[in-house]
Amino acid sequence: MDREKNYAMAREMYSGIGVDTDAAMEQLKNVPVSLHCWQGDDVTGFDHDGPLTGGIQTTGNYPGKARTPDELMQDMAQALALMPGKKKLNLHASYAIFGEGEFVDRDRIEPKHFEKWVAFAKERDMGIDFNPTFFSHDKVKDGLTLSAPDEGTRKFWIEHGKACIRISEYFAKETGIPCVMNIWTGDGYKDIPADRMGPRLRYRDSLEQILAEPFDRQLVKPCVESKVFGIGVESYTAGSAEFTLSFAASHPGCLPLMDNGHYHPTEMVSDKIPALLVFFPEIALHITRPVRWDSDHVVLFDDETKEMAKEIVRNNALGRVYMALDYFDAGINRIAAWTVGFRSWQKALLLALCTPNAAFKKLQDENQMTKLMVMQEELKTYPFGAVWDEYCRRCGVPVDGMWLDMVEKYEKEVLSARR
Ligand code: RNT
Ligand code: ZN
Repeated sequence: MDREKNYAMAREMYSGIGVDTDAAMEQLKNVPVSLHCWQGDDVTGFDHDGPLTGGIQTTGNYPGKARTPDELMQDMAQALALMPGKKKLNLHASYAIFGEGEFVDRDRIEPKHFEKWVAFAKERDMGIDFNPTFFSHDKVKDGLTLSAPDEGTRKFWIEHGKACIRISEYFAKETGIPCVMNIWTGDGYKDIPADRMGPRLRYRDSLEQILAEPFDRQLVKPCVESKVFGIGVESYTAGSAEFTLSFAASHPGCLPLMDNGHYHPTEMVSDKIPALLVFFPEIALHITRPVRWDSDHVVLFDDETKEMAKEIVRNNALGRVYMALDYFDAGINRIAAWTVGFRSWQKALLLALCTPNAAFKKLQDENQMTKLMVMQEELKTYPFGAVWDEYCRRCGVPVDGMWLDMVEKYEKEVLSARR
């Protein structure tokens, strides 16, 4: 197969509809996408040995999961080598790395507990995003953290949030890249509550106390992530969509974060992106694949993924939307899971960049809806695969069809030795 010829033909076809594929690839190369460390070990982390809580769940028991910081970093490095484009590292507080015999609880963690991660990121020219971990911990009281009625519990988690702001600022200073710090809690009730407002008043107050920690707004970008329900938390979620949106809207510098697994199944985050972009200078996303619920399947190159990417690209918002992947499948090879998800989102962005967006908008504004429908439909069979291959080649990573063998080899040589 002559890949160069394929690309030349594709470039010509796209250029026929006014799309510059070379410019699209150049642009995409510099857009950071955050890769979540937690796909590598089923959201276990290093600071506890209890179960995963907070209403989220990993399913499956594929062998070879990372058990130590070294293993997780080794696996992640392997996955990163198979992904085109610019990456950022996304960490959870539960991935703190303690020295021999050392331990501090989450309200006392410090930058030094993340030094190894900083070295890992710096070696690879990556910025770092951060998440306080409000789950999988014995101080989650009756399923509640920042909205708990128990003051001691709430205080502990507020201190955790403040510690994470300090660590986020340290990441930004070390890497020279702003750190997006996302606050998500699974706080809620399994059954019908008698008080829906009280937990939200406490949640708001807790968030305000966390954000009262002094920090440089250019360096740390705090976000609040909403959710509709979780497993065991089916009846009520304190951090609902209205709650987090209103909080972000009324607290300048705080961004709303939408996870596309956190809405009712017919609600589309692709439609919510432009709605928020009308009001917020910056927003954040967790990109996942919900299958009937917030199942966090691996992101694919599917319709809604493409549609979300389109909304970011055609509204010139690549610089205003912080994009992070968030899924965890424990039933398949975890390095392949990381790789497919990251590559799918890159594909979606590249496809959006290879769309004659200005021409399509013009058709819409002139009410030429027939032509718009036909053109949008016909674009679907343009030779995008050849552009994608070329992009991978230019980024120095394997094209489709060439990387899974490497993962299988790594599985045989490295992962299968972990028992
Ligand atoms: C849970 C949220 C949250 C987590 C991560 C691990 O439903 O999506 O973002 O997935 O923080
Ligand atoms: Zn999420």
